[in-house]
Order: sequence, then structure tokens, then C-alpha cells
Amino acid sequence: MKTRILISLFLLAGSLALNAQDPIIQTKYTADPAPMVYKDTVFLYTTHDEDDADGFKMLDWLLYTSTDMVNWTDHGVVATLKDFAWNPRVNGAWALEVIERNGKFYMYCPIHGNGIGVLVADTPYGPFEDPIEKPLVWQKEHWNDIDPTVFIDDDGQAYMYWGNPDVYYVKLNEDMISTSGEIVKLPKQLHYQEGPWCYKRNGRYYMAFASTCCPEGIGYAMSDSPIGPWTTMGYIMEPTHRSRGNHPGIIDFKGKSYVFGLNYDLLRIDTPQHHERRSVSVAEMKYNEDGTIQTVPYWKDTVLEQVGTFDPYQRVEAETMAWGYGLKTAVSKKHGIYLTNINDGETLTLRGVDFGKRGAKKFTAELASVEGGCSIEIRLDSQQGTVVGKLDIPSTGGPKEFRELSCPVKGAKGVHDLVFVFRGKTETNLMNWNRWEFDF
Ligand code: FUB
Repeated sequence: MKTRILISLFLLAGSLALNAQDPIIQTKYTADPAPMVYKDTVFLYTTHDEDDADGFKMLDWLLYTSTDMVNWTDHGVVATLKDFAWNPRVNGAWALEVIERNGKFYMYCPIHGNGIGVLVADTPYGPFEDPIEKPLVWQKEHWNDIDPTVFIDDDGQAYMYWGNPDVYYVKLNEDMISTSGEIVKLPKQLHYQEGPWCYKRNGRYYMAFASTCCPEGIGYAMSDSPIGPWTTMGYIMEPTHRSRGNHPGIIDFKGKSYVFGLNYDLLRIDTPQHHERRSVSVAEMKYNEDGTIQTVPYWKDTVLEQVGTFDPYQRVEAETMAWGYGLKTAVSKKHGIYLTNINDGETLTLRGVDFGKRGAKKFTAELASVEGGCSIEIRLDSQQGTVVGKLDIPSTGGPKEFRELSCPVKGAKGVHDLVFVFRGKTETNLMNWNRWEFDF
């Protein structure tokens, strides 16, 4: 009974949260968003607060992707502290940034107290490797070398900025893995705390940052030059006691601008107690004609609109979702990332799924279940919406004995939110789910 009440609360949290979609990732605690647009996809790199973190417990860096800003696919861990052989620390995988240059992807990773390292990969998914086997920068006299941000100016010169409570910068050589000239410490920046995010847009230079702690908002400064002087312009998001930390990542994607940041709203569903278990959110952001930025309300007071629709007639990884509170992802060598911790009454929602005029006739999923006797209801628009199909799942013989199962689908036409509702007699760990697709 207690479990059923809890599940109802989860479902309520899910439906309430979907308008703001705050946070955008619910299966793990994520922080320090570093979005990168590459081709038609947003690659969202994040740090990772462990589920049992009290203070900062951060061991690795994660990747999520989306082509519509609302449905996100989990690609798991893309780098860990162990990728830096010179690093003695087992904690301290702090705020990263990834940038592409000449077809290579450079990941700048601070290791708290041990400088900033760089990894490189041939694809945005990795594998990322350490090409220099030492820190790229490390000012050993303090622990201020955190939160790197890198951008390449129109003349090809790359700059890396970082630091708390001061901003430092250094030029990078074209190889992106070595520095050129001295490290420069910028004059004190009004409201600046940490987490700089530097970029150039329409000829203007921007430095967004986490504003003076605590609570942190997202402030920003502008300049006519990459080396300043920088003028603090105001807040992209005002500090609010609804959160504590923040940390910006800013992109333009498919004609809109977005600010990513962080909050404790996922943790708050579970407990009012403070732990460093943060979550990434995103909101649309607008520029004025003079290049200044309009203030964005707190994440929960924004509505995240989908850019385009989601195609259900492709092979979809089950770890793709707009909302899936209570679900978890796991990884196996053979099957890659899959969805797990699936309990009776929980839901997985994808937004804006386009079934087309003809509609879907069949649903196929690759699943594993120890006990069997469970099912997935396929509903439209909400967890109480029309049932268009039901997939019954027998025992497949083991938690990783994945099998392809299908069921007929009727009445799924046009564009709808798609809600999978999990049902089972045993209440917990009903199944593991690898992928799915519809056919017409
Ligand atoms: O996530 C660890 C640290 O907390 C980051 O490096 C800071 O920006 C703050 O978000």
C-alpha cells in the first residue's frame, strides 16, 4: 500500500513536472551542463553527482543527446577520473566543456585541486583519451583551477577561461592541447563566482557565469574583445532560494537560444534535506536587439517547447525519454545502455511523437524479465490516456536475457505524447528494457 502511495506521488511529480520538464534528466543526478551543438544534435555533457552523495561525490562525466530539446538519450559515462593516469584523486570530476575543432572533439576536465586536463576523441561519443598525459594547466598555489570554458574566435585563436573566485584565461594553440603565452588573471568581475561560459555571437563576446554564492543565479558579462574588459550586464537567471547552486551552458539550436543550468528539484521530490545531488535543466533564452539577454524565470516557471517531432518508426533506445522519474539506466558490454529499476505503476514519457496519418500497427521491444507476468501499456498523451497497445512480457530466463517481443497497436495516429506505463504483480524490478520501435 505504501509503495502504491509513493508511486502515485511519483506519477503526480511526473505529470506536474512535464510542462517545465524540470529537470531534463531524471534517471541520474547531473550537474554543470556543457551543451555542444554538432550537426543536427545537441550533445549535453554533464558532471555526475552520485546517488548517495552528501557533499560533492563526482567520479565521472556523462553524455546525453537530443535532436528536439525535450527527448534525451542517455549515452552513459564518456570519461572518468581514471582516464587521467597522472591524477591521484578518486573524487573531483568537476565542470567540463567539450568543443570540436577540425573533426576532433576536445574535452576539458578540471580535477578539483589537480588542475585541468584535456581528452580528445574522433567522435563526440568518445572514446576520449589523454593526449598529453599531464595537466594542461595547474596553478599549484591554489585550488582555483576549476570550470574551464573554451571558444575559438573567428580568427582561429582559441581561448580557455576558468576559475573560482577569479577568472583566468590562456590562449590555446591550434592543436587545442597546448597553451600559448602566460595565464592571465582578469580583474574582479562583479557578481562572478565560478562556472564561466564564454562564446561569441553576432560579433559580441559573452561570459555567462554562476553568480556570487549562495544562492547562485546566472550572471553575464559582455565585451568587445575576447580578453576584455568585461562588463557585468545583469542576470540571465536571478538568484533564488528555490535553488542553491547554478552553472550556465548556452547554445543556439535550430533558430532558438537556450540556457542550461542546475538545481536541486529532483532531489526535492524525495527530500527537503540538502545533499549535493543536482540536476540539469534548460530554458529558452532571448536576446534583445542590442545583444543584451532577457532574464529567464526560474526553471519550474518556464515551458520547454519541442523543436520538431519524434520519429517512433526508428529503432529507439529505451533510455530515451522526456520524463522517467524512478527509472534508472545500466550498462552491459553486450547490450550497451539499457533501462532498469522498472517498477509497477511507473511511467516513461516521450513528447511529441509523430505516428503519421496512417498510424502505427505494431510495437516491438527488446526486453528481459526474470519473473515475467508483467506488461507495458502504451498510452497516448498522459498516463491515463487512451491505451493503444499492451505488450505482455513472459519470463525470458534472466535479467540480461533480452528477447524481442511484439504486440498489435490500434489508434495511434498523428502527434501525441507517448506514455509507457509499467505493470506487474511483483511491484519492483519488473524488467530490463533495451530498445523499441513501432511499425506501420
Ligand atoms: O560541480 C562541482 C562544482 O560545483 C563545479 O565545478 C562548480 O561550477 C559548481 O557547480
